[in-house]
Amino acid sequence: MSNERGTVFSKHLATLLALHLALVSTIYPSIFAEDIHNESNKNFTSKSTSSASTFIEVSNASDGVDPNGYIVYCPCMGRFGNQADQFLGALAFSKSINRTLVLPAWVEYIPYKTGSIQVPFNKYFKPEAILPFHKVITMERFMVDLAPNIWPPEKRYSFCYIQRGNGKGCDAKDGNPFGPFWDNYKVDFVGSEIFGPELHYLSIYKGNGQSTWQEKYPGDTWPVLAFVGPPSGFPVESINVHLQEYLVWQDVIEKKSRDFISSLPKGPFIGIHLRNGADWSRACELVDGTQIHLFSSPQCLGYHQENGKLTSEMCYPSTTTIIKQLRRAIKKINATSVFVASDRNHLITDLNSAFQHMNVAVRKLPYDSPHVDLAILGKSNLFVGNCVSSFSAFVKRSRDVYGFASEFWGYPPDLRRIKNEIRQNELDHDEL
Ligand code: GFB
Repeated sequence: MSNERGTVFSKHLATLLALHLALVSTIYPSIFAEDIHNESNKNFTSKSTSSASTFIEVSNASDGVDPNGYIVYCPCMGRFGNQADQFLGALAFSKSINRTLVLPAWVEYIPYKTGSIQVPFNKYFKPEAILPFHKVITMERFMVDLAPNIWPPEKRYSFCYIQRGNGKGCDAKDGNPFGPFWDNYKVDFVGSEIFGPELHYLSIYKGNGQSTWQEKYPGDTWPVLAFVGPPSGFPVESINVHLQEYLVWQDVIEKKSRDFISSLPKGPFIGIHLRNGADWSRACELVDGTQIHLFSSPQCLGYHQENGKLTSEMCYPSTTTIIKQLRRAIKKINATSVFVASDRNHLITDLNSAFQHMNVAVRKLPYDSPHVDLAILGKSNLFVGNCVSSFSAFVKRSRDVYGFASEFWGYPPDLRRIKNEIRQNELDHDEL
């Protein structure tokens, strides 16, 4: 039995690795921050909060340098939703050890092309909107204005918890997106600093973890801590979910989302996220009723799985489930339209034929833009998303900031249907 379990587990692990995920569904135990949000940043004021397209520098030191130092990292795991999750943790980490967070570029992958591209943080979000919470500077500005003095090439050490790659150190540039990310800023490392196992970025949530980081790596001797990956967990720790409020869309995205919404028929609209690409169907094959969590599922199941178990309908809902749930939602808010965001199949034909008799228009963006999709979903009167997807999780968090309603596909599970399925399986089994 245990061997069988082991095999199943290895199969899961191999599939996950194949899915290019370094860290999956890492749910942290009940660790609580020692009020990391109350730490004052009053010594630092915004020196320049000018236009959204310029960079931010925050320091009151005469040379504009934060004496407590900086945190730089590569958002080297997953795509946008994963990176946004981990960004929130990195922001909390920087605040807790009182270092300026250098806002990394977003790592993007172009379909059917190898490598990755780096998109400046402020192409999508306003850095100045983060300032009320913590001091930040964009990576581009940091590299031009500060790095030549405080982080010259001979002082560039990469930080990792454990040795990685084939070398003895962090091998910070080994593989994609690691290499392309640092190359984008012409950064090479002269050595590695392995901070584990004594220290972990999650130690800030325990005991005197914050001061331990500061004692081991004081700002004057270590002005820059450059992490190989995000100094945070995935999914976002529950204590950091609220930091979503500091991610504010740039005006251009905001405008596109508003323009699209104003093109919808008058009346309330429902925003839905259909995550159904090939990578997703492979990931959902892992759901066999034995998992505690997968990816962002704590957002509906609870961080301690207090709200039930993961089902495959929650991960990859059938068209029947989608139509049934949507019908209920349309009636609930008297919706006049449904906005569909998807990475592959928007199901426009199925949804149109299901709802045209209700006079409900089903629409999608006429172009592909994950960020405009997210901004529109964030503004819908009701959102129905995928509990497992971090893309949906971004939307859910941003709606929570305003108290907007959100639901998830297949959640709560239809217990009667599950019982019937189990019974049917048992009958099939008996017949065999
Ligand atoms: O955002 P993300 O980490 O969410 O990755 P998951 C999914 C990506 O697919 C997004 C695209 O960043 C978008 O590029 N995408 C997903 C969409 N939904 C939509 C949508 O509604 N509209 C548009 N335009 N694009 C994880 C990945 O995805 O899934 C992991 O991060 C892995 O790398 C795993 O592939 C299976 O958490 O859904």
